[in-house]
Amino acid sequence: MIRPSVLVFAGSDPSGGAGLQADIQAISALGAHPLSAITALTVQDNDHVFNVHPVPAGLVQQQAHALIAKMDIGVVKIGIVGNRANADAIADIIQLMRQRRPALQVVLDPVLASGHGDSLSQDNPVNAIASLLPLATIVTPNLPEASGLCGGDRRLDTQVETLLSYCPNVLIKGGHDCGPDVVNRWFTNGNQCTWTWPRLEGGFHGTGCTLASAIAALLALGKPMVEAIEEAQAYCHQALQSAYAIADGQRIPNRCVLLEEGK
Ligand code: PXL
Repeated sequence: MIRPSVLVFAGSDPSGGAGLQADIQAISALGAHPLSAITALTVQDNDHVFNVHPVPAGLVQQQAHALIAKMDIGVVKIGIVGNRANADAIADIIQLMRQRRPALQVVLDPVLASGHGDSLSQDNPVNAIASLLPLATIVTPNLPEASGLCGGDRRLDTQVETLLSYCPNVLIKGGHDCGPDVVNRWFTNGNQCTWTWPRLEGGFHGTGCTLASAIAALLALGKPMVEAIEEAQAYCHQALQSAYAIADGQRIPNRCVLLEEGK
């Protein structure tokens, strides 16, 4: 039996909270295999990003080409890309993969900044991912990202209309809202679904990466979109409920929660 893989394009987070390190843990925990092409090296701790060094686009391409030459990959997950050149290189790779596998699914986490608002891109982050939005199967913005991708528009209905004109599934995450609950909303043409989760105390590092990677893993395992979104949220919520501290500041989602429960 071949284990389904997810090809991740993401930046390294040395703190192990977010980025590629988070993606690898979440995808593994849910039973898929993480393949990774590093787009950027970041310099950060669990709270602040000090620097971002995009990997040259040719190197992003080389990492991916070696993998796609050998493996049949069903799902791509994209986190930070580092700059516009890397986004364009990833867009070319996705187009190449789709020639062989037209049903390839792409989960795009349109990260515009870190949780504390630090920059994670060399170029304007909205411009940087412009070539990727139309290739995504699902895009997973939080509220500031949904607004940023729609030219500052803060109305949910027009944001959804704009984002659905690029991509067939839009999951708008309500973590940045206020109130006792986090409301996540999924929209697709002619259908929508809302999930409400109790808001957990404190700050977390890598929540968005965990959720998007979990969706990608569950899609790779063959789950339909709505089930993948629902189960990924349940997993993410569990990981946040058992989050741990590594220092002062944002806590780290416990992405190994399922393994530890099975002990
Ligand atoms: O959570 C978004 C994110 C993605 N990728 C990297 C990050 C962060 C947030 O800090 O550092 C590398």
